[in-house]
Amino acid sequence: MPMPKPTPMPTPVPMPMPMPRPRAPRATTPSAHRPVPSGPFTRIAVALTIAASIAASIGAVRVSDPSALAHAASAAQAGTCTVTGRLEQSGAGADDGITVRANAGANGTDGAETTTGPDGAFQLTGLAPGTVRLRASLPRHLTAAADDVPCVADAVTTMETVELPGGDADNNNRVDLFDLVRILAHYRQCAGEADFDPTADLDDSGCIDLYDLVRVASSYRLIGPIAWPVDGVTKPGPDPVSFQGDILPMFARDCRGCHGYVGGLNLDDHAHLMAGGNSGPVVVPGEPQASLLYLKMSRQVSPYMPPGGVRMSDEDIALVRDWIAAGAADN
Ligand code: HEC
Ligand SMILES: [Ca+2]
Ligand SMILES: [Ca+2]
Repeated sequence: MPMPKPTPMPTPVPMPMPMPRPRAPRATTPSAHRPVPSGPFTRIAVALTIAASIAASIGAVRVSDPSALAHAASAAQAGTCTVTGRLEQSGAGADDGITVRANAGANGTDGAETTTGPDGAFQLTGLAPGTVRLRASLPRHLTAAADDVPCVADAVTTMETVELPGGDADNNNRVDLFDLVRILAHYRQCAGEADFDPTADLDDSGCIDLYDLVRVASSYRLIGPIAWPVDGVTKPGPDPVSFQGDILPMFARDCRGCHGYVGGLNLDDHAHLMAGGNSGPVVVPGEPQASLLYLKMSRQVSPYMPPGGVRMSDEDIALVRDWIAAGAADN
């Protein structure tokens, strides 16, 4: 019996990459018109599943560390506001060099601009108070955007720390199949080889590998910009009262003429003060109203100090109160 003639196979879908095809007329947005390859790209699904499970633990948003605040306050100019925060890029890699712009125009270029330092921290100072638009951008990453950021004169606005997802190989502000295609088309190639596409090397490791796939998978389907929430607005308070700078000179001026000799209380330095006098301790750290030093200076417990009708100024009494309330440190 003769073998049935095999029916001719339908023309296979052409392999997209190494086979040269006649070029379509150049489209204005190249990625939008490129045909989506099929066939070998079923492995995309497998790669994506593996990479997605690796990436599942990567959170996109973390709560900020407010330690940048002290710096920000000291650099602020009177009447202006400061916006500060930290940014990270997804995956491994330094967090510096991320561009942060305030009040960028429609084209995203003008406005006050700074870049993050080695720890991802940034600070925009000297901004006009009002409502600020913020944009954070890094090549091949989705941007982060915050509109309506409150910017209060002489205050510091702290943004939450966000991670810029880095899977956007073709820079079209969305992580999609085209980014995967770009990586898989050049998979396992390293810098120096013909056809190496540096834009597919998302982590700049020099090779196009699983790490780049993970980057795409961990941000897959995200469309930029990502939300960038405000953490809070802080008006920096006055400097804490200093024992050496504020309290001790006051003792020298108004108290030491007698103390050292009377009441058992020596006011020469922090150690002697804390040792107390004839009645025991005269300072209870954190509790001005339990501290004989404050009670006598504020004329709540007699004999008042200093004696003889002399009154300390309200400012000096407040300094002593605040210093005790803050812990009565030898600062
Ligand atoms: C003119 C001298 C004189 C001056 C100035 C003076 N004191 Fe006194 N102070 C005394 C005498 C005397 C006593 C002891 C009074 C008593 O225990 O009845 C005393 C007691 C105290 C005590 C209580 C000590 C204890 O253990 O009972 C405190 C606290 C104190 N003084 C703080 C001050 C401070 C603070 C100043 C400066 C702002 C000051 N005094 C200035 C004379 C003075
Ligand atoms: Ca893209
Ligand atoms: Ca890489």
